[in-house]
Amino acid sequence: MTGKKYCTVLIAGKPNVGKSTLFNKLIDKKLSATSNKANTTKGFFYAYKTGKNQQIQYIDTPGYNNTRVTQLIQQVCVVFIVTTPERWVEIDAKFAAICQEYKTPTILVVNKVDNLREWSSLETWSQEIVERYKFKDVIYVSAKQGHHLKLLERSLQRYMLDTEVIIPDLAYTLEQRVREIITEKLFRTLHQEIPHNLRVDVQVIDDTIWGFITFYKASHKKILLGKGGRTIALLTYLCQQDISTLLKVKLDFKIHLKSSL
Ligand SMILES: Nc1nc2c(ncn2[C@@H]2O[C@H](COP(=O)(O)OP(=O)(O)OP(=O)(O)O)[C@@H](O)[C@H]2O)c(=O)[nH]1
Ligand SMILES: [Mg+2]
Repeated sequence: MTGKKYCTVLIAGKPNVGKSTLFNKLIDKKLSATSNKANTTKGFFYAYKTGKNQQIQYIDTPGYNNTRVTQLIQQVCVVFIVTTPERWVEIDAKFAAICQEYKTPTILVVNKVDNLREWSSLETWSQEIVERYKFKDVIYVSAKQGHHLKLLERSLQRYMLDTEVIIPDLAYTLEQRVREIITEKLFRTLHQEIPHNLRVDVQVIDDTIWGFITFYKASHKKILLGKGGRTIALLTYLCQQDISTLLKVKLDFKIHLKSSL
C-alpha cells in the first residue's frame, strides 16, 4: 500500500438545490455555471481535488433525469444527494432507492442552511430520511458560504480506495470554460425560458474571444440586445470580468448574435 487514497463522488439532486455551487466550492474553482433558475447545468463536469495523500473526483450533474446519472451511480464510490431543509420529494426518494439497489453509499447533504430560521425540526426530519433510505451520513452545509464543507470531505474518508495513481486535473479547454461563463450570465440576466432556447459557441480568433449566441426566435434577439443594446453590453461586461479572473490577463471578448430563423 502506498498510503495514497482516491475517491469518486457523484453530486446529484433536484434542480436548483445548489449542486453546482457545492461542486465549485469543493474543487475550489469556478467551473460550473450557477443561477437561481432550474436546469442551469446541462452537461456533466468532472474535476479533482488533490491533497497531499489523497485525491477526490467530484462530478457535477444536470439532475436526476439522465441515463448517464444512473450509470454513474454504479461506478462511483459515493453519491451525495443534495437537498434543501425539509424539501424531500418523491423524485429524491426514487433516486435514493436506486442508489440503495446498486449498494452505492449515499450521504444526505442538506444545503442552504444559512437560510434556515428554525432548526428545531430539522434533525427529526433528516433522521427519518436517513433511516428510511439507509444514508450513511447527513451533513448540513451552506455551499454558498462554504460552511461545513470540511465535514463533508471528512465523511468521505471511509469510502476512499487505496491507490497509487494520482490523476492530473482534467483540463477543460478555454472555449469550454468561456462557454460555461456565458451560459451562467445568460441564465442570470434573462427570463426563465430564454436561456434554454439559445445555443452558445466559443471561438478564439487572434487576440479576441468570441461568444456566438444563436437564437431561434426574433423576439429573443430583441431581448438579448435590450433597449439601446443595454442587455448585450451588460452580458459582455459580466463575461469579461469572469474571463479576466480566469485568465489573469485581459483578452478582448465580444459577443456575436447569430440567427437560426
Ligand atoms: N442561500 C443559499 N443559496 C445557495 C446555496 N447554494 C446555492 N445557492 C443558490 O441556489 C441557486 C441554485 O444554485 P445552483 O448551484 O445553480 O443549483 P443546481 O442544483 O446546480 O441547479 P441546476 O443546475 O439548475 O440543477 C443559486 O442562486 C445559488 O446561489 C447556499 O448554500 N445558500
Ligand atoms: Mg447546476
